[in-house]
Amino acid sequence: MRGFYRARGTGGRSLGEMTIIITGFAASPDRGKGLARDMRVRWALEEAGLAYEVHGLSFAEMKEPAHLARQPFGQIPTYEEGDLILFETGAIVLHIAERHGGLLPEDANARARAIAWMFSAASTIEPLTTDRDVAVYFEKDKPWQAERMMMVQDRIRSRLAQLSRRLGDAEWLDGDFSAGDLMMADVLRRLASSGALDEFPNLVSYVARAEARPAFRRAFAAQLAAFEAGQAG
Ligand code: GTB
Repeated sequence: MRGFYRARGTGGRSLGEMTIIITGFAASPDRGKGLARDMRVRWALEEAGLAYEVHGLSFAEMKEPAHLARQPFGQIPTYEEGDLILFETGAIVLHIAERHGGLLPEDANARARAIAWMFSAASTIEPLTTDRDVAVYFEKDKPWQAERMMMVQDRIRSRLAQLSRRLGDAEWLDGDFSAGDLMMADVLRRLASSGALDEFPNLVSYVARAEARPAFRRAFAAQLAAFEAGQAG
């Protein structure tokens, strides 16, 4: 299969006989910046200390029946663990977090709040990124693009201002680092590359703190190595 590669995560425990397999881009369009959504799954697996393999798919392979059976929308990433096949990064990270320590608090209410932040990242903040991508990449030739871009940026600014106010000078969104921070920080990383965070220094520091975590760094290094290996081959 063209574009297909197998790469391993950086180590970790294996689940008995079961190998965790995730999919990602065979050649990431971001050229190793770790901005595609497999990054948050790699990161969660590294936080949980689990071994995993990454299968890189070409765009054509993502639309083939074998992958559509895993991901009905022909997207990456997916997650396979024995008979279980999952798509949607929020669901995948929650699955990992619920079964392994370190990503969700023990206390039931704190756990529910951490999960609320995961949903917030995926359904309140991430759509702004997606909307911006549509405006930047698919509407650039439209006569109304500049006006629409201003509206998109205003919406981003007002949501980020609310998030920034809530975070204040706290280290993480609600107590210790959790899967809620993992999702939120990863969503913000994509916005950071557009400069949208620059007027919110506490969000910039929040993302920097998240990116300094050893598990993040391992996940980042692994996706970069896979990208570079693909370029060399
Ligand atoms: N809601 C789904 C989830 O969270 O799992 C969304 C998954 C998704 O958007 N996957 C993208 C995809 O497969 C890759 S991550 N797109 C192909 C398609 O839809 O046909 C989005 C992405 C792609 C590239 C960059 N980049 O180059 O910086 C960043 C993010």
